[in-house]
Amino acid sequence: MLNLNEHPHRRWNPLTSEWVLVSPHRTKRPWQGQMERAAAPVQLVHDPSCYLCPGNPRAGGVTNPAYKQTFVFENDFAALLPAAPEGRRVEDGLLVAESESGICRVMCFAPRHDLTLARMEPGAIRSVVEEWKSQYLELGAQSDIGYVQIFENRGEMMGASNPHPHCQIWASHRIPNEPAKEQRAFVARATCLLCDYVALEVRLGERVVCRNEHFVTVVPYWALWPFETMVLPLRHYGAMDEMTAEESDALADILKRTVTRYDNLFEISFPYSMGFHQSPTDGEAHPEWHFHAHYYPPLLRSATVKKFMVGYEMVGTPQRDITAEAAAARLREMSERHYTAG
Ligand code: H2U
Ligand code: ZN
Repeated sequence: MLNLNEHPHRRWNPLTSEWVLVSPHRTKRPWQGQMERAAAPVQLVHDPSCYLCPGNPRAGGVTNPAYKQTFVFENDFAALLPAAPEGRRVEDGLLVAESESGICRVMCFAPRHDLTLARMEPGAIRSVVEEWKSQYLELGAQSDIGYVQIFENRGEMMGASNPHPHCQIWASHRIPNEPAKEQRAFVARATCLLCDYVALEVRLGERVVCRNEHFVTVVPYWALWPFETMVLPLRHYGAMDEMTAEESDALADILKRTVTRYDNLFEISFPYSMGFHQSPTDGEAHPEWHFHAHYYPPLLRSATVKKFMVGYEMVGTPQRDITAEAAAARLREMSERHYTAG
């Protein structure tokens, strides 16, 4: 009989309609591959050479103000531009291109160069949540912005260029690939996929990492990355601006607790890419959307051994060794007191 803790199997991701191969019997294999350098902890409160620190010059020649909380600016090397000429070109139905426009911003979480979300005060994280909401509302209200993607790329291992705690916001005319897949899944189902999923995970408990009154962090059943998580609200709503004040506090709380557990796992500032998925801002009603966040960390078995999505995973199907349940158990064991707090 199929035992999910022992036998190779595949799991279905209902959000993206893709499979992941799980090989739990493989976790004991020796590792002789590449080791990453563990990132040195950031010590400086203010780094004179950081282009995100208050009062410092940026690449375009602009100087950052002496900001005290959050600070948002237009990306000096924006991937999307507001006034791209409209157009669509198709050749033989195979070579398809269309214009895309948008706005790219960078958001510093706080003036402190060295404090990641895991080590920020709850009140300061709450200011970050408020800034996310107002960015979503302000950008989403613009007639040519159909989707506001807020994301954070942390750590050298993820290619982040700067350790100063920050995220990016890319607001585009069209909906990007990942939320577009989710939207198709939401629309195709009679009941809300994520309301049903979060209720199921809370009932089963085995993939729950932590929770508060309004949010749950789980290692999704179909996780690709070893310590991938999703942060899900228990209540159904499409976007951050629909959160009550209490829910906003609870979001700040669950994010801090989740990333503290990550940092404590290997006692490093844990690298990851994360992002929020929320209702498109294309002017249509989107009752199908259920707000949530995804965390995709690359690390596998230590601070220096990362998972590579290569080989079979590129040409076939993504694969993992450690099961989602085992990863959740590891994260659940972690303290919510940051390892640097002594
Ligand atoms: P990361 O989140 O990957 O570290 O990227 C930081 C962004 O900051 C990146 O998109 C922008 C880069 O274009 N940037 C500026 O807007 N101004 C600068 O002076 C340097 C970097
Ligand atoms: Zn800085």
